[in-house]
Parts: sequence; structure tokens; C-alpha cells
Amino acid sequence: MGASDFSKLPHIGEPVKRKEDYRFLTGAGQYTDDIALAAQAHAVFVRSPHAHARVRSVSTDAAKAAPGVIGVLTGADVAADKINGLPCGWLITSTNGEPMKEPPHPILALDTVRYVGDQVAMVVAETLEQARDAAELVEVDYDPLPAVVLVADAAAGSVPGAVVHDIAPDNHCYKWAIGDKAAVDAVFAGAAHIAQLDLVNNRLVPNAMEPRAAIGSYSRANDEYTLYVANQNPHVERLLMTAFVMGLPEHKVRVIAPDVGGGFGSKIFLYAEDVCLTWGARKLNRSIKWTADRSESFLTDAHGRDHVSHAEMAMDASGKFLAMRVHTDANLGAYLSTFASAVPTILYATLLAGQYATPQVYVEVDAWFTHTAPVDAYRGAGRPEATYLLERLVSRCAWQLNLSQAEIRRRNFVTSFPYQTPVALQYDVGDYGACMDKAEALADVAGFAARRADSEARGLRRGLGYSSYIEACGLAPSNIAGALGARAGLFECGEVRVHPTGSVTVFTGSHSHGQGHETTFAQVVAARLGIPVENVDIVHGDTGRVPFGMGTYGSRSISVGGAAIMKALDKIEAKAKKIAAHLMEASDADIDFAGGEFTVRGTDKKIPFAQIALTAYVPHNYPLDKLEPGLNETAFYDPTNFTFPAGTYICEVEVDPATGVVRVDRFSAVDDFGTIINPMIVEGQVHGGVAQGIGQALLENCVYDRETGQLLTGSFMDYAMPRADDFPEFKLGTVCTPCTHNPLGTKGCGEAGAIGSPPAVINAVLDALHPLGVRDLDMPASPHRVWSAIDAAATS
Ligand code: MCN
Repeated sequence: MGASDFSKLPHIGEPVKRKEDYRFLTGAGQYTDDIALAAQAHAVFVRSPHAHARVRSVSTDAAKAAPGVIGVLTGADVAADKINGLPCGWLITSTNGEPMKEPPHPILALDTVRYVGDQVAMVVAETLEQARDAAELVEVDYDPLPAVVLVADAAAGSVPGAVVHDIAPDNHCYKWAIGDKAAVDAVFAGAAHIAQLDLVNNRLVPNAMEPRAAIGSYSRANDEYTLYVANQNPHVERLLMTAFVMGLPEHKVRVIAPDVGGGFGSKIFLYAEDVCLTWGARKLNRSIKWTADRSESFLTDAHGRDHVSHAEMAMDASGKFLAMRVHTDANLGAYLSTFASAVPTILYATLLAGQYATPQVYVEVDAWFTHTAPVDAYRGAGRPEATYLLERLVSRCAWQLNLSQAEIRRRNFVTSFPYQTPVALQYDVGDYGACMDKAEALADVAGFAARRADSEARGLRRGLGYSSYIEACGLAPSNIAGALGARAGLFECGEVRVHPTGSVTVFTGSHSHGQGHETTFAQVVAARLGIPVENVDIVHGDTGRVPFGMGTYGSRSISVGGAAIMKALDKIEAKAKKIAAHLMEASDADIDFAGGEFTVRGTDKKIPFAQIALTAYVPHNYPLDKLEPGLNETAFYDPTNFTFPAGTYICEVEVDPATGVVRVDRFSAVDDFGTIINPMIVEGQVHGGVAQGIGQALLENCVYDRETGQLLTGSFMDYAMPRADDFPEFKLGTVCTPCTHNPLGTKGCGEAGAIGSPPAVINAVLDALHPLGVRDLDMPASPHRVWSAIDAAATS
């Protein structure tokens, strides 16, 4: 079935209420911490208070003798049991001829700690309180060493002795570049205009509502491990843990990710605690539970962003983009986390062409180790960093050439598809002008001048900010990922099991942790089979039940996981048609299937889907020599390209120059997600993403002390999260150009809001402050920063 026929089916485009919400809203969800295994013990991790120190000794005697303690495990035990470090650098290699440095990442530190929160020992006791008390008794003798926390200091080598890993004495992990440097330099040499920009993409803490949690258990009877874990991709977690870390046969480990209370990227990775609990369960012969407290989450969940960049755009006299040149320093933190090497490279540099037909783009990335928590994917992962840089630069081009923010964008939009960018990607389809038209109408741009005058009359400044984003979703086609240096592509698997009564259970390798897959995937199946949505259940998050999976991130689930299910449904339909042909004594080729009924073309013969299902399992009078019983099919789907959601966001702010307080007055977002399965769920995704993006732009900032490496923003008292009263009612709209290469026509929607919104907000603040001489501002645009920028402009 083609994407265009699919989009016309019943249930597609309907705002079906989320099936999963009943259990979430009635407190019946089952999160990892809700699970209590028989005789389960509790773990507490002893963590480094230093950003960098030699570990002289770890004494566990007093802790082991404390009441209720079952065991205390340290780096020495890890080494004795030959447990490897976490795998790193799974996704990219250097491009400068030097291999990427891949230092070991021990699951418990042996002789060196490399960031505040690095785990040194695991204390296991009968109760959580006993484990906490005993953890206080573990004596670690540290020899503190100098620490480096900023990429600028790492790159300059300005902190003597602050070497994170011996294999990278200059703290440089890799260099990666894309584009034709010589061609770009030549264009710059003759350009009529050049705009330049230095900017920082601020470091963020993910702060999912449910902290990380896991329970390791081991059955001696079957020699099998089970790990319950708040994780976004259980099969990959299992693969990495068995193949790389513990050296176990994969079938002996079951990973279950039950209800998960948000991940936003931070629960994709294999964390050290997960391995400690799995290994510890066998070693101590007890099931062991650990749930991070909020302070541990701040310290040890992989952080996001943290880029420092210089960007330049070369233009002709009319403002047409000719070439772009970017250099970015990326902070990787103390270790290479699972996807960390892909974020500032494949997921960032390749998106820097944006929506524009810039003929030449060259991007160079240097990635650095520092004594901070590992940095990895956080909602958008590389694409918000690309969009922020590009959209800030484009608005700067507009101001430099005295064009409007809309005009510079319209002059440079890609208008014909497919479009090959100079940085590897090929956009299949889009209509960027239509998104901007609709966004300008929603934002009432025509009425802005009057609103600005009104603000000025009240002593306030008002600004309008544009951001036209594009992102690559549906990670990741193996062919493209491989060509860019990735060591693995990311397909997806789906199994459709039709029961004899005609109801259906679907097993998907995607994982839902807030995105509503139990509803939208059921809509897809119900639409295809012509059955009620209630007759379809979606199973996910369990390696013991789902054949295989690559998990959920990169807004891939509907376009890759959903497409795998569609492939399995194709097979179901083909087999069902054979059964129908047999029952109606017709040829397979004459059978049509629509609206839940099989018909013989040109006759009035018909059979409902449920009858075919029953026949498949009750095969009397059935040609068993030609068809096996049962109606159960599995498919793997590897996309041929990314999907490219795109849109224009327009933000309107009012700034009080006396206090520096920024108020978002209006926010309009128009997105092209191709075919939309469930508009209510999609709106919710955009709302959440925009809230996170505005949070980054105005409030959130993860700060380490530059000398000591202590996390200064380690609680909600110091790290400002956005709240509902920070936002206006968002105005949302859509444009639909269906994706051309997946059978649903969908493009991902889960990250768009977080990608498109930060530059729209900052461009709006800069637009408001332009008359006061402010030309530059880094995120978050806190009152202090805004006030200082106004003050500095007034006194310069
Ligand atoms: N959808 C749709 N029509 C489309 C596109 C999507 O109806 N054209 C629906 C999908 O069927 C799905 C939802 O929208 O129910 C999101 O789909 P998709 O864009 O495929 O994204 P994923 O399901 O792969 O989710 C991942 C994405 C990412 S990468 C982050 S980060 C993120 C996000 O989703 N983390 C979230 N949204 C989140 N929402 C919640 N509540 N919690 C998180 O941790």
C-alpha cells in the first residue's frame, strides 16, 4: 500500500485518546521503582566528590560489617571478574587520519576518578537506609588533581596536569570534518558580504520526571539474568552489555524496560549502574534495586549540548548565500558515552545546510574530554545545536544587510526536491515557503508594528524572532550512516500476531516512554486491517517478548518502527488473501482487501478479516500443502533515507529593559511532519519540545566551577526549569508534504519543538534590543544577562 492510500484510511489523522493514559492517570503505571522482586536488596553508589583525583585506596571493611550489608563491590572486584568497561565510540571515527581516542570507561573506578559523581563502589544492603548508612563508611583515599571543565581550557591546554585520559594527553578525542574546505575558502575570498558569529550552545541537564532506575536479578536455576531498567532501547542495552562488557551469551540476559517516565535521550545509553546491578545480582546472589535520587540524576545522567562555535556566511550583493564555514568545539565530558561521538558529527554537521540552497558548506569539529559528566544525546541531539547556530547566523545576515528576517530566508530557501546538500544529506521533499506563510499568518506578523508601539509606550521593548528549522529524523538508514563513518545502522523490527478471533498483538522494537505508541501504532494496524483500535495491543520494551529492536530516539519510531509493522502487515495481507482466495474459490490475484473485508473482484463475494483469522488457525478444508497454519509475521525495516521534518517558528517577546526580564508573549509553530497519524499526540509532542526549547533559551544552564569542577547547578534550586506560567498559549499549524520513501508518509515529530524554538526566542530578544545597540546574547537569556547586555551596549 502506498503512502497516499494509507493516509486516507480510517483512524489515520484522528485524535484518538491515548490508550495508555488510563493507567498513567490512575496511578496504575508500572515504573521500574514500582517493581518489587522477592527478597530484593538495595544498592547505593559511593561517588567521587572530586572532579579529578587519583584513588590511593578504597577501604570497605567498616561498610561490610555494617548492619544489613550484603556486599560492597569496588573497581578491584570488577577487574578480578574481568568485567570490561562500557563500549564507547560506537558511532563514528576521526576524519583527520588519527584514530578517535577511545579510553576505557570502567563501571567502577579503579585508580582514577574523572568527574564529580564518578562511581567508586556499590554498597548492597537489605534496606535502602542500611545501604545509605554503610555507603558513608566506605573510606576512599583520594589524591586530588587539577581539573578542566571548559572546552576552551581543554583546547588551550591551559590547566597543567588536567589530563582526563593518558591516551589523549592533549584531551583531544577526535577531529571530524565534512564539506569541501578549499572550495568554501575560495568563495569567501570573493564574497560581497560576510556575516560572522561566535556562540555557545549551553550545557543542559535532561531532568526526566522519572529518575534512572534499575533492578538486576539472576536465576541460578536457569543461569539467566534479568535487568529491569528505565531505558529507551532495551535490545541495544542488552547487546552492548553482553557482547562488550560482560562477555555473556545474549540469550541468557533479558532486559525489560517497563513504563518509563520520560527519557529525552538520556535513557538511550548503557550506564555503569545497569552493569553493576546485573553483575552484582549473580555475585551477591540477590536481586538488587537502585533508583537514582535527584542529586545523582543531576550529577550522572548524560548531559546535553555544550558546543562552542564560530560560524561565517558568505553572501552575494543581494543576500544570496554562497558558502558557509563553521568550526565547533564539542565537550564530551569525562568519557565517551554510547552515542556521544555521533552527536556533534553525523547529527550536527550534516544539518548545517538547513533549509537553504547554500552551494558550499564546510564544517570542522574538534571534540574534547573534560572532567565533567559525559555529554550525549538530549532531545534533538546535534540538530538543535545546528539549528541554533544556523538560524542565529541567518538572522544576523538579515540585520547586516538590512533585510527582514523573513526575506533573507525566503531568498535562500530550497524550492525544488529532491535536493542534495553539500553536507551528505538528500532532502526528499518539503515546502518551506508554505510553512513560513502559515507561520506568519498565525503569528499575525502584520499586527506586530502596532504591538511594538504599544509596548514602547509602556517603556518596554518588543521583538519578533524567526527560526526555519530542518532536521533529520528516522535514525538511521544503514547506507547513509555507514557512509558517514558510523559503525552500525539503525533499522527496526516489528511482529504482528493475529489471534484466531481477529484481535491483534504487535511486538515492536520501538519503545514508548511518553510518546503514545500504544495508541498511534494501534491506529496504524487498525487502519490497515479495518478493525477497531481497541482490538490491537502494542507490546514493547522487553527483549524476552519482542524479537529485536533498536529503540526510540531520533524521532524514529513511527517512520522506522511503524514502517516495520507496515511491512509485517503486507505479509499478513498477502497470506490472508491466499486463505480468502481458497475459501471463495477464486484466484489470489482477484482478491481485494479494504475496510476489513476480502472481496473477489467483479463479484459480490466477501469474507470479513476475523473469519480469515479463524480459518488460519482452524485449517480444516485448508490446503496445508500450500499454506502453513497461523497468521503471524515479522519484518525488519531499514530506511533508505532519513525523514526531514521542517518548519518555521516565530516567537514574539516583550523585554523590560529596566530589569532584563523577557516574557514570551506569542509563540507560533508551523511544522511539516508529513502524514500525521494522531494530531492530538503530535500537538503534545510539539508543546513539550517547544517548552524544552524555551527552557534552554531563557532559563536552563548547567554550570561547573571552572577550577574545582564542582557542579554548581546540581539541584532545582540552582537549575531553573520552565513552568507553565513561563509560556503563552502556543499557536500550532501544519503543512503536509508526505515523506516519499516510507510507506506511511510520516516524518518524525518528537524533537522538532526543541530544535526550532531556541533560535526563535533569542532572535526575538535580539530584535527587541536591536535599537538599544545589543547585537549578541548567549543562552539562557536570563534577566541578569539581558540587563548586562543592555548596560554594556549603553556604555560602549
Ligand atoms: N506521530 C504521528 N504522526 C507523525 C509523527 C509522529 O502521529 N507524522 C506520533 C507517533 O506515532 C508517536 C509520536 O507522535 O506516537 C512521536 O513519534 P516520533 O516523532 O516517531 O518520535 P518517537 O516516538 O521516536 O519518540 C522519540 C522522540 C525523542 S527523540 C525524544 S528525545 C522525546 C520525544 O520523542 N522524548 C520524549 N518525545 C518525548 N515525549 C515524552 N513524553 N517523553 C520523552 O522522553
